[in-house]
Amino acid sequence: MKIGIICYPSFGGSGVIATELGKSLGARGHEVHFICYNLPVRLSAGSNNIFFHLVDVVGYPLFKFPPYTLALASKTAEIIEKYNLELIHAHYAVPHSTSAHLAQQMVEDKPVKIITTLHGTDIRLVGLDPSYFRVTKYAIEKNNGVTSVSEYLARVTKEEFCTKCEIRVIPNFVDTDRFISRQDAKLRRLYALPKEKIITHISNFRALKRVTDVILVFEKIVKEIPAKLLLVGEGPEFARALELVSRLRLQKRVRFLHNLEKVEDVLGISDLFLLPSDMESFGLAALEAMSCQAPVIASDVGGLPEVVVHEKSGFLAPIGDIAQMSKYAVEILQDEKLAEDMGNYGRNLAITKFSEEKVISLYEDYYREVLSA
Ligand code: GMT
Repeated sequence: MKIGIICYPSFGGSGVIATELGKSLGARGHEVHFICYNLPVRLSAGSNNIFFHLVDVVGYPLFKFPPYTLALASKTAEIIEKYNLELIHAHYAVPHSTSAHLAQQMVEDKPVKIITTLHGTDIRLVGLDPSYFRVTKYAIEKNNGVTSVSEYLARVTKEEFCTKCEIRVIPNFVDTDRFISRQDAKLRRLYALPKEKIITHISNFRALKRVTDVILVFEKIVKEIPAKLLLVGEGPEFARALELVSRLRLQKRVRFLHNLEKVEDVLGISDLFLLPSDMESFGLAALEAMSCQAPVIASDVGGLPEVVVHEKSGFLAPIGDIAQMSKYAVEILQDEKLAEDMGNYGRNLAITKFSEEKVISLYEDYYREVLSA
């Protein structure tokens, strides 16, 4: 198939999934064209089947806001025509589903189909805002196919956007060969002493990730267990997190690792992963941790219960319940057998339900279905 992928090129989960999907499709022999305003962060390795097209958003003194949606639509139409694309797969509805729909209208003599994958905040946060609601609803209804990364997200999208829309749930996936547990003492020693446990959090440090909760949970853990906290990522709450760490005098125990490209190195040596978000439609970082056999403690919210199985691959707790989360954390870190069982359960789930192999095939099947409709 000849497929165009539109996504955000940054460190966010939707961009990561779109990029890994495109790379895997390329490896399976499909021709894949990425259309983005920057090179996606995980698209470094070259491949014969992968193409990258830069969207140039030209400014003009009259434009207070350069019209990215239009530039993306124009570039997409151009690439559809030039390479005879059969399908455009837009990741993140706002504004990608609209740009893709516009491009389809512009090349009406070409039989190109549009699929949008909903990732979460595009629907729950941005798409629901009155500024974007009508146009997002319109685009989703006009697209030839819509997928969502969890049952939860499909349900809320139907409730709030289009009761009649058919939404195919195709979960996020993980490369279970790359995200593996590493018994690497040398690597561990970079971050912690031999007797210390390693606790990790990865996010884009937006307020909804509740990074300060991670630090507050950690503060309680270190009162009972020697440990280090690795915080991976950057974003708006970075300064607040830094300030809290110094206020709690945890500077020697907390490492800020910023935006790491190889998060698997850190997850592979983690004894526990924390994701206390206000909302997650899926929680890709939790899945990557599970694949590395790290037990996960997360909020009982959104699509997280579809990924983290309570009392099996970790624990779920109410949003903001620092006391409960730290109790669970200490329970796991003090009981090697429990930690091992949870790690194994998570790893097994990653392999049987969320492996790249399995999920890419689901996308291929769905593409064929939409193309033949
Ligand atoms: O919230 C983020 O971390 C970024 C955002 C994105 O679109 O890049 O993540 C959303 O999509 C991810 C990939 O499908 C999901 O794993 C995240 O749960 C989802 N974030 C939210 O729902 C808040």
